[in-house]
Amino acid sequence: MLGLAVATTAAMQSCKMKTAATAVQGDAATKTYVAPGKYDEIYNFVSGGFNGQVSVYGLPSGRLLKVIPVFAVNPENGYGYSEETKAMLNTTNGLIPWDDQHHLDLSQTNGEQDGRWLFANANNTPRVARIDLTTFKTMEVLQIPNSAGNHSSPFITENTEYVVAGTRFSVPLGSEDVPISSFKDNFHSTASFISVDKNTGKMDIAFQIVLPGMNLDLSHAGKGPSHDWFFFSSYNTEQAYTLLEVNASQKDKDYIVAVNWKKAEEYAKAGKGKKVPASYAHNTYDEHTQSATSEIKNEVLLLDPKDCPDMIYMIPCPKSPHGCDIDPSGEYIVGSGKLAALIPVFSFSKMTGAIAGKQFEGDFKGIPIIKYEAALHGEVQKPGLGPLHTEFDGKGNAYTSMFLSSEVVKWSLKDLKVLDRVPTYYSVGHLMIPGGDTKKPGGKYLVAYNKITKDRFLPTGPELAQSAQLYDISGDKMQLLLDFPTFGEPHYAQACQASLIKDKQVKFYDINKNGHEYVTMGEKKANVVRKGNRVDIYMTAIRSHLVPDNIEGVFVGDEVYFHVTNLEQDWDIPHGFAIKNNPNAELLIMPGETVTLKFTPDKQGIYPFYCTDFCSALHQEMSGYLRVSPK
Ligand code: CUK
Ligand code: CUA
Repeated sequence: MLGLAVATTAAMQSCKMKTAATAVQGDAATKTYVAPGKYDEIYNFVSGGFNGQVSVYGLPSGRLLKVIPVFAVNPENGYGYSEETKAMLNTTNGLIPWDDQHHLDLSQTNGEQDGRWLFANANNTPRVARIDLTTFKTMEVLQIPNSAGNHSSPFITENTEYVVAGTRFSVPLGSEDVPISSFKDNFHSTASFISVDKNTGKMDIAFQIVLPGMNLDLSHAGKGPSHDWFFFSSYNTEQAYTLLEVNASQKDKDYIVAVNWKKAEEYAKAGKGKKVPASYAHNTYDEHTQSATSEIKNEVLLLDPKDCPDMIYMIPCPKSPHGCDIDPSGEYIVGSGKLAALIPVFSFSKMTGAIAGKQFEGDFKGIPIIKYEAALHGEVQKPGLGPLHTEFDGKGNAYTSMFLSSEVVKWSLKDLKVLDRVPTYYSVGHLMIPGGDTKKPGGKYLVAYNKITKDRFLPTGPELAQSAQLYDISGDKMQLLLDFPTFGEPHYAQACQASLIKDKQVKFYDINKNGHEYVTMGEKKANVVRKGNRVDIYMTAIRSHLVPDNIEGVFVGDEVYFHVTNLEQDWDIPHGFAIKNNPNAELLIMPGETVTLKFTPDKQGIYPFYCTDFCSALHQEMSGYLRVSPK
């Protein structure tokens, strides 16, 4: 750890010497300038890390367009506070209002982005979410049982057949109360294959493959010739359970885990798996009822490699691999050992040849280990220090982030020669080329998502904005164009051409198709209905009044539900709703939508409520009073 820290500091200081002034060349400004009223050419979806959300930027400007609430409550629009969305954050341990969001993957058809859905992982409570790209709304959150630290996720197969989730922190399966020192016997990681419905996108766990106790870190699906395979990087194959950094890095090599998911699918169909009890929440948002429901499921299908020959192989990979990236042709598998001084590149055809020829060097808990040289295409020598992640430009080049030496290194897939390097400010984690993990990357831009910001922006106290950097990669030499601050702590990101989704955007919801249980179809239908101590207020919002706006006959201890229907049928006219002293945040109601805010007043009094979104010249008048009387 200390060595790492020292190396980081040294790397950063050397970067600082190449001062920012020399880093940007003359025409950078014109390359990123998007004139007022003009659109960016690219949507950039960026993971929020410890803020649990996903943010959307335009490229090349770096302008923040939206924060999509996914795994954390969002008072700004009531996500997780409204009655309709609370269920999205449900788990088998109740509502969990936060998570750690690291990776994103855009849905694909034949290995190319199709602009339908964006998948997001949650690291802490293992979850995977699906976001609809016509509404930028989270539609589904699926909890992953038998797993912890869902890091190697949510990477998808070439036709979005599966979203994959791999365990970072091995845990006991079934009965959890075991001595930690029984790690080698009782702890396991799992690779979950989550099926995705072709038409609706609906997810569910198809099967889980049980692996020995170790840490699955990252993964990517094969493509083209390697379509049937999925590749994971792993570390801690020493199976240490304490002082992880020290014990887990003893071995010279960990593994790339190669899973033939087509075979796994066949085994699952052939009944080779075992159904075991495992409960998990499956939360779905229904567009018709405009409400989320949470279903608890109680069983998963487990596949044990022991019962499924030829399904999994290990490829040795030096020094705690992190990134595991597959080139656009599907032939090359890049493993990045974060403590290694080289980048091993494996060949898919050599790997299958080695399997056919049984070129093994033993086994890891019964899983055959392919000989390193037998699967190796070659090594990139002296690429820099601390290789983490690799993306591709579709022109035969790979770009690897170097955390320790704080740079992006461009190298050739064919002869593995380093072609160019540029500094990052500072200590880059993930990098991203639009479509850079698909069959058809866009070779124009690269974005580095950096871990340390230091002096790049105006200081803001001890916590600084995270920094992203945009590079032009269209020429032989990479050129830094722009720094832009980001939200939370970005890890992986995705980006696509704006034209892929821009014209599919929903502008408002058709009020006539509103199937909400408590919709109010017009001001005349506005009403207050009492049942016992439950009070349902059927309220409408349209410029510029809330109806009803004077509500009496409510008593201390009543459960009051404001069901607010936004009657507008026009783009970009949401109304808001908030009431004094309510711990349940506010609502933002899109045109044609109904959303519910619960309020349980515990004191008598007059409670003003009002629209929070400045919607018209008479916005300030859009308000009313609730009178709460003693019981
Ligand atoms: S990880 Cu963050 S730099 Cu969670 Cu994908 Cu590599
Ligand atoms: Cu509606 Cu302000």
